[in-house]
Amino acid sequence: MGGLGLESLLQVSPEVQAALQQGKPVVALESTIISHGMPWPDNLATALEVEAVVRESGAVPATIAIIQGVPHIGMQRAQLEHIARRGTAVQKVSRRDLPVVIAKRMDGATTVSATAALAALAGIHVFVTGGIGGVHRGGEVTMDVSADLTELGRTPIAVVCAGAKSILDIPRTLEVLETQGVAVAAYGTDEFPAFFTPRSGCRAPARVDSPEEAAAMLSAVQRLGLGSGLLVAVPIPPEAAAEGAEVQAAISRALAEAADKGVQGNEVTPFLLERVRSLTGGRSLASNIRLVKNNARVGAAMAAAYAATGG
Ligand code: PSU
Ligand code: MN
Repeated sequence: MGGLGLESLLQVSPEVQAALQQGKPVVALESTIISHGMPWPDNLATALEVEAVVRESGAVPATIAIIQGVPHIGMQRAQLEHIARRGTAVQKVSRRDLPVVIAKRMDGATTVSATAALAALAGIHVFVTGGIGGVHRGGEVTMDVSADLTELGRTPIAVVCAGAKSILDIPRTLEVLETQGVAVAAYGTDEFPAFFTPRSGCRAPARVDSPEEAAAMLSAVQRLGLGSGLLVAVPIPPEAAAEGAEVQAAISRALAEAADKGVQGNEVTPFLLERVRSLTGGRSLASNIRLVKNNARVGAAMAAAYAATGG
């Protein structure tokens, strides 16, 4: 048959490769949050700090991005800096963009969907990010539904996040996750969190109260061979919740601006994130950074608990 083996398709860093071979906990991290989710130079500082938090919490970080057409699982500092400096000039890569960017030997920053797909190929079971994409407001008409949701339906990986931003339609996002067969558990709460705020008004389908409980769900997903994923939604720590009202007001204004300007397709999310950031005078960025680090702590502990069960 021939064909290219995974070894020649993915560039797995020696550290990540060693950890995977030894059954040590590994945590995947995405790169669109670096290129499109935060501005230079906070994006690089945050990426490095999140990696450090994963290490301190007992796991090996594997930041994923595409460099000249090669998916890298675990990045060197210079590579991270390259993606961070170029920012939105780097192609945003969701599942549908993977073949294009690889064939054209481009650089690419992977979203939750592409990161999950690549992480699973590399044998990684836990992935930490800030927030996932979802059903956009008006998505029942535009059909703008993030590929993150369908990815979770087809990839056996646990994604640890702070829920979904209220730039999205959260009730419909939860509906699509159910349709996709994704197990969704809120961490230490009964309510599905909404990124900047622990409150979305939506009850989470399930609840876990420890890394071990979350790992047990991941283990059930794997043993059943469901092929679908698990979403662990961790509420923003209380001390980091930005003035809820201020962020909400910024979100409403950003949504109106996006509609006025006719922003469409994969530019919608980066546009809204940037507008909310600047309308809150950067205060949303500080909260964003803190919640990602909090997720990294929970995700690393979950990966360690999962590895301890021999997963
Ligand atoms: N939400 C955030 N920050 C982000 C993203 C979403 O709060 O950086 C990024 C993630 O990479 C996510 C992607 O996978 O946006 C979703 O984009 P879209 O809505 O175009 O699917
Ligand atoms: Mn979209």
